[in-house]
Amino acid sequence: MATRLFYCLSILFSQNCFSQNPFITSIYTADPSAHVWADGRLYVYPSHDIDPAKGCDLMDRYHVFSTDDMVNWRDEGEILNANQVSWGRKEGGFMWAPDCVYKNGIYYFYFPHPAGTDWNKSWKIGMATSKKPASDFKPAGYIKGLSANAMIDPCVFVDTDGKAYFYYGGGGVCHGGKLKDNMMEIDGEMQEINGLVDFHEATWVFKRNGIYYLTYADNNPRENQLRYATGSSPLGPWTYRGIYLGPTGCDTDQGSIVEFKGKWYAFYHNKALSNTGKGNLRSICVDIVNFNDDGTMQMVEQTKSGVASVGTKVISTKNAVKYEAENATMGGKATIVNDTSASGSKYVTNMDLADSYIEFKNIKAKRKGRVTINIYHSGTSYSRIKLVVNGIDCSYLNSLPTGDTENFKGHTYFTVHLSPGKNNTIKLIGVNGNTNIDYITLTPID
Ligand code: FUB
Repeated sequence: MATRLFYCLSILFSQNCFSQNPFITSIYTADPSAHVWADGRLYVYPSHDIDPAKGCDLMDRYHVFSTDDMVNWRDEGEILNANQVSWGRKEGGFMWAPDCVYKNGIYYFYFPHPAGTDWNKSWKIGMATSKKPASDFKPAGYIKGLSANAMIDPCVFVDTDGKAYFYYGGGGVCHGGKLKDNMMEIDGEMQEINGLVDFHEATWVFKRNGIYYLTYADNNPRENQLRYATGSSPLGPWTYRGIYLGPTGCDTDQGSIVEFKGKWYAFYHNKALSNTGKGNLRSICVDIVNFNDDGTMQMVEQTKSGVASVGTKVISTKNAVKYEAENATMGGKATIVNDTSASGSKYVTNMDLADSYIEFKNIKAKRKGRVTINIYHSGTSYSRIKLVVNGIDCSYLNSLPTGDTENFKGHTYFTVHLSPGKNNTIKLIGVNGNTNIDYITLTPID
């Protein structure tokens, strides 16, 4: 009961606080492309860094996150996996910085992915489409007629007149062009974009007060920065304006800028959560961006607190179903500990060993099956657990570093697709670090 009360209070409390940076802590995320759609929510389409840190090689899937107040973020679940891409390299991985756009009732998701084993020589820009912003995406081929050289980091901008523009580029060259109405073919020729200083990759285009902005990552050694140029049309000409976001600690950076409920936000990534200098285990962050009267951007201050709530809604937890860890099937060294401060006065410990697990069986799911799993646990910094649902490896999840393995202060949330019916299993397996699990809740989100 005590833990349940804490859970409710923390949900209520979060209505009036700050997002914190990084604002997604359950998995590693990078390359945030943020959009506000007609349902009034802000959606972030990032890429997903996968443990162990190994360049950007293992990134094989995308999750989407959404919010209506900038503080409470909903994991919308996995929307695409490399194993669904029929033209993709057989080894998988390399699902790099994506973007998404809405036009005429369809959401178009664009993602860079190599077609061959020699990944850096075989990039293509794939598409998947859906009638919903963050689920039911189906692969729909790739954009034809682009140069294979550094064909990464797609960005699509739809202007106020409804015309769509497509950008991509890495390795120092940025390209831009028009998209046909079908959003899958280039209209005419792509052009190389001139006027950018020290362009590396990560193009993002937006419009504010009639001015077009093109932002990108530079080549600042081992710590790319974000720069920008402005123009009078979506394809320029562009005038270089300067740096708007300094080094974040990561080799790379990639960002997006969007207006939501009257404020402008700069999304980017850093390595604050993993503290891993090499190999890229990155996390997405958001801070306010301010503009001068002449439209130029002020430097973004990178904060730990993140941005303030812009909502007042109290989130209901009434549909959450609770499963106590001590009632799960256990294996390896997983052990029950009596503790009056834990929910049910018990929790499970010794989840730090790879053969240790707890498994919840016979879990019921409704027809649509999309549920958010909240895992209430404590853990030391950088501890991990692996989530396996119905035998499918969903990801390594981060425990929150509470600094105290006795107090159940942390929660990790993650959305999965269960099968309709009663036979679902959810297994949490120890990976590294000391994780104690108190209970999980499952909340349907459709
Ligand atoms: O995340 C993989 C790659 O690293 C992206 O495509 C680049 O923008 C850089 O962030």
